[in-house]
Amino acid sequence: MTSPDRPALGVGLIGYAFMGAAHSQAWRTAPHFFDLPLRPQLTVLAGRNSAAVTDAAQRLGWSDTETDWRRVIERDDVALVDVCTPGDTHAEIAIAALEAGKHVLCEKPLANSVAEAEAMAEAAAKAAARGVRSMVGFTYRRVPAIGLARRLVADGRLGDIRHVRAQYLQDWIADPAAPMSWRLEKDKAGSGALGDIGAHIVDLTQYITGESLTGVSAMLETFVKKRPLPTATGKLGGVGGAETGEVTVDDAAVFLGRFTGGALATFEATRFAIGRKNAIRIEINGSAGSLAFDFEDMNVLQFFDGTEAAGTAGFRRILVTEPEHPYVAAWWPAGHGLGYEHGFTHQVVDLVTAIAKGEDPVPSFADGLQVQRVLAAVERSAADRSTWTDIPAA
Ligand code: SOE
Repeated sequence: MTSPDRPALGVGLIGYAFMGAAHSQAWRTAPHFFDLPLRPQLTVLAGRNSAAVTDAAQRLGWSDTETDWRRVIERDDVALVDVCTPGDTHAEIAIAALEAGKHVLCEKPLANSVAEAEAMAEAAAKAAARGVRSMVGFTYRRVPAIGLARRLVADGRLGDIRHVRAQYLQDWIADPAAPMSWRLEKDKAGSGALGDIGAHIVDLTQYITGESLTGVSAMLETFVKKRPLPTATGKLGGVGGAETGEVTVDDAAVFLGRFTGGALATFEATRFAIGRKNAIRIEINGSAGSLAFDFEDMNVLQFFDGTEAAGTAGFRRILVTEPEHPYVAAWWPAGHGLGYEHGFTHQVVDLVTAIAKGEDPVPSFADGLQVQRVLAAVERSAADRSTWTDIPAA
């Protein structure tokens, strides 16, 4: 619980859809479970539609509203701007906020292009020199089992990393009747499954291994090229009408990669894996052991210790709910488990702590830029096809 004596940190949130709701929950909850050095205030929520943003502010707990994000940045009672808009506005809002001296939390992927991400990373570096902090929202880093996975790798329990196998599987547009949304428009989202969910597994695998991708070979596919335009929106998807719109992003991305330490990697990001709702699956094999994670069973990490006697060795199912596990001590007794929203709460905890300590939080905008470079390399490789080898028909 955060002491009422702690200095206030006024927050302005831009956007109130799925991510805005998740971030609101985190800003509200973090000070109740963690002893934060600053007291976040849900000062102002911004969105273009006045009636809708007023309704959202009431539901999500914000004190005030604005219909223009620029007004949020001008306000003296806002010290931090949280950007939860589609990717096409990230760069403009984040750079303006940093230049105005506001700390920034920006949803992933950092931007819609490498050029935008470079400009954001440059603005972040300049701002950091003035004590203004920024962070990109790769929130799954803050799942306790992922933190434990990174700790095991850093402690040498896996040895040298040989294989990285990563999948992010969803199915919310597997039905061709699922309607258009901004996530299916290149102008708004930058890319499709690649940037929306592939970015997470790129970040997670680099975070867990402590290594970076050095190159990729990729395929992208858009299975359903036209979809009904929405007549009503939902958190993801919505209801489609008679008119159709063109899907201008990938539905699925599959790519190979190589890590700095020489590990071979496979990545798959798709919204067409029927039955898989939010399955982030990561398996890593090293010279001394292996680990496996699936977000659909997010309180568990599987670990195989290759140094144990073969006769009794086996994958052990670690229930990552002990107080010694990352973030867990602040929550429930062992075995009671955490959910999707807790990663966002931990993100707030780490960001606020870094701001109070005068440190640069991670993942930084520079980290976001590096992921953006991987996404761009995947797109280039998929378009190029020069390493694709056709198999002659018999
Ligand atoms: C939609 O695919 C989405 O909401 C992503 O945008 C989020 O980053 C992920 O956490 C859940 O799925």
